[in-house]
Amino acid sequence: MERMRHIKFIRHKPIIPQAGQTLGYQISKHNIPEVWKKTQGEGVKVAILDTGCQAKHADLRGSVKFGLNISGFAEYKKWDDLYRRTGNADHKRKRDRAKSDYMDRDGHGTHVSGILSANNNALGIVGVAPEAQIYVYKVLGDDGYGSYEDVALGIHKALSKGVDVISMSLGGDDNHSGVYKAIQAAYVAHVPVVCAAGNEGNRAVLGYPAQYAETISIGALDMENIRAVFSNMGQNLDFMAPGVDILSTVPSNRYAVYSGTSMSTPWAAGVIALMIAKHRKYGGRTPVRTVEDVREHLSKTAVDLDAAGKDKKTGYGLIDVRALLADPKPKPEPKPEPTPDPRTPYDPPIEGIVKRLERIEERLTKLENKQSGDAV
Ligand SMILES: [Ca+2]
Ligand SMILES: [Ca+2]
Repeated sequence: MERMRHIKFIRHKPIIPQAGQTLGYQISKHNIPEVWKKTQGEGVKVAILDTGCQAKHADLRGSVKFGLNISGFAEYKKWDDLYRRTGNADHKRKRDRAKSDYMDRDGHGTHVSGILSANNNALGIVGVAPEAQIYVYKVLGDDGYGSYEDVALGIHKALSKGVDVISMSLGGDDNHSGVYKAIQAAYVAHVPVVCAAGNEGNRAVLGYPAQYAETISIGALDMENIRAVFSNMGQNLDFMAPGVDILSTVPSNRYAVYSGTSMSTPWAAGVIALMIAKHRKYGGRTPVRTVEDVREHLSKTAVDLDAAGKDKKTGYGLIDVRALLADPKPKPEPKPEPTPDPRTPYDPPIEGIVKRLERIEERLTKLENKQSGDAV
């Protein structure tokens, strides 16, 4: 069986952003700052299963609440066995490090983390949900590959931590029972699992886990909301999100532009985090409890693309943040019916003026009569 890997993606040269914070088009063109007035994702826990993360990146510090290196569990077992036999403190140190070292040495995991929740400060870039809490599960090694078992274990570990959303910019060709069971467990626990559609382009079928109907699968659009040529098609494709030329965080406190459905996925997971946070804070007309509640909210407000209705190339269409999360325009208040007040009968001003004029005229006539009488 092949291993799973992060979705093959397009790397560009690392760049140094200008002074101050840059809002990428995935933020500014998609009305995210409008939603931030209500919520920035406070308290929502999002698990990212990837190549790890540079948690101490200046633009991620504070966003990453937890990290676990699952890809290092074989290493962990090796040193644990040795330590049990020898009692050697060095073996213990290596054992503990194998589990706690979730540092990203690839770049993919840190990039994805930044898109979701980079800090809203005067620096670098900003994520969709800057106040959301990232739970990092390093299920892919430093080469970008990991086992299906590790991905399954990562999902179970995240669920046991009580995460609200799971974001997975990874995939493989196999329908693995362990991964599927983990995804079903998330579905039953009402935790949306957001998955990258994949970057093979005109392939008619999505890879796994995006192919599972229980997941929310995401394809990529460019800055003009045109479907990226690499974005996979399929019956189970759900939504489209920005994923071309996205600037985000990479290790060593740097930034880089990447393209791929890998980039669209944390964006969509971030929007779901905003939706959950907003509902927790303000409630809503309809619940956001189950995965299908989330899918329904997203699909009802999505901007239809390509063929009318849900289609293989763009799913339900582009996630429309304003329609989904901005407050609907307040309904016009019905005009109150004028209620006549019985105590003060209505006296139209014109009529009043006429009466006053009549009275003045009357007095003038009397005066005139008096004067003419005097003259007589
Ligand atoms: Ca920032
Ligand atoms: Ca369509």
